[in-house]
Amino acid sequence: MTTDLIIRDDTDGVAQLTINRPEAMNAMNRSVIDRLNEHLDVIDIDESIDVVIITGAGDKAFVAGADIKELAKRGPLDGLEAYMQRTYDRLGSFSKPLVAAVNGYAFGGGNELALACDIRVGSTNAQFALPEAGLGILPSAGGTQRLPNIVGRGLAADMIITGRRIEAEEARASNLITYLVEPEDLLPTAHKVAQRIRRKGPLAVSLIRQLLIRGGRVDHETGILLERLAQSVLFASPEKQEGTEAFVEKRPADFQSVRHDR
Ligand code: CO8
Repeated sequence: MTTDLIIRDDTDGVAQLTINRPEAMNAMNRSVIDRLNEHLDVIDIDESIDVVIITGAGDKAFVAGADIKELAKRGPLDGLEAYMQRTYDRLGSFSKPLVAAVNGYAFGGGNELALACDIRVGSTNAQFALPEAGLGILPSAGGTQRLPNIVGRGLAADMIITGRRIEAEEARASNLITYLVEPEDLLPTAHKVAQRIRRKGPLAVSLIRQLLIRGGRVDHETGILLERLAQSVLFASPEKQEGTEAFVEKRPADFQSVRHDR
């Protein structure tokens, strides 16, 4: 059994990162976050990878949050340093789309990790919570900002203030996850989603992600200006040429053939 804190498996242009601390419910200590950043550094410039899947080892937990034993020793300056928050923010502007495959407890920083991914697939045993207030702290890895955007302010307030656990069915009904599947279908579904992304124009996908992530933070006029500018970039791209020609010629678009012209 590997002792690596994060296991990377590559299949067909997809890097699957498995957080591997099952004895601690995959809780994220400083070493796990450092390792995650190291993997992201490598994947960022790895041209063979188009999509990243993040999941947890074992069948109980995705990630049960920040490591509470480590948190217990931290002081106000550590709160400001916010290494977990900065890492998750990095996911938002990461060069490749991310899919979370949530295979059990997604608590605290684990819930926030899933929220920082573009698309969330959950298994029927997934559970979501932000129990921080019960520890006398708050979800400071983006939870107070991303959760209301995804599920609405009412449910976000309920989850964050009361710490209530959300089961998979409710998570699906409230859009916390987009796909709800049986545990054995979790990774196959996440890979299916990843391959669906891979069949789209990579530059288009990249610009769409930036618009979805940043567009919500600016006023409407600025948002639609960014949309027009991004579209204009795509209109000048070989991808758009290939995508539109393929439609006219009634064949699947081959974006791989034009990607090196970017
Ligand atoms: N940190 C450290 N260890 C953990 C954590 C955790 N978050 N979660 C579980 N573990 C450990 C347990 O201590 C236990 O270890 P040991 O065997 O040595 O006692 C082992 O994992 C197994 O856990 P349990 O025996 O508790 O397993 P159960 O199946 O009974 O319960 C639960 C599983 C429900 C997941 C339970 O372990 C639990 O409630 N865990 C804590 C969840 C939690 O509160 N998470 C939020 C943490 S705070 C956070 O994420 C803040 C993020 C933003 C701030 C960032 C600032 C840097």
